[in-house]
Amino acid sequence: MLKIYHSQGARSLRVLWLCEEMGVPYETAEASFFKPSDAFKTVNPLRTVPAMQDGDVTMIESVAMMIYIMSKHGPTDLEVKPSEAGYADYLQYLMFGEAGLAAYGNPLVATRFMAPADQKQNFTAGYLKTAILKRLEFVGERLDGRPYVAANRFTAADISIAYIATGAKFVGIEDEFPASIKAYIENLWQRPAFQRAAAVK
Ligand SMILES: N[C@@H](CCC(=O)N[C@@H](CS)C(=O)NCC(=O)O)C(=O)O
Repeated sequence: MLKIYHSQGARSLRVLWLCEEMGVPYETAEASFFKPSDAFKTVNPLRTVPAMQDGDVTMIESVAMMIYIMSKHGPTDLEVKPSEAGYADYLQYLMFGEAGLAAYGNPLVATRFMAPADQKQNFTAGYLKTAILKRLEFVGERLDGRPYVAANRFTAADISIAYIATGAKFVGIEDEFPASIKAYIENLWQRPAFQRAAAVK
């Protein structure tokens, strides 16, 4: 069974949500930032969350974990095939959720919680916040009122993108999200699979 090192509010939510959507069984193990267990430190020396074990396989990238699970446990409509319209959008937004959005959040979180008081509002923090909001504006414009980013259906790309709303709470910028993105994510959060995943401690 998949073992997912999880912390509530962390990117492990993506992996749990995907498993819940697909009905793939998993177990979780604690991945505390502040008091990492020896097991977690061994599995992921970087101590970033999530990590995942599947037998001999160990992974530490959440979007790669989603691709792995869909390939191993699919087929699933959460994935868009190369032959389908929307494949390029799917690939792009699957990656964009991390590389174009959430990755910008890490230094912002670190600055908020770890920087000296006189550095918390520095140029870089301002740049990162603006960068995230600008990119969300872009996604909102591309959505143009549609409920999903690719292939006119709910896919793993939506799971990838939606994580930014959870991560943003650590830095208090969720209220500044464009209205179109708030509506998009609120709709995704209605999914029972999301609610089950979000409730996992
Ligand atoms: N690209 C990685 C990023 C993992 C990551 O940075 N996770 C955050 C929590 S959501 C973390 O562990 N931050 C602590 C740190 O960067 O040291 C992924 O998508 O899994």
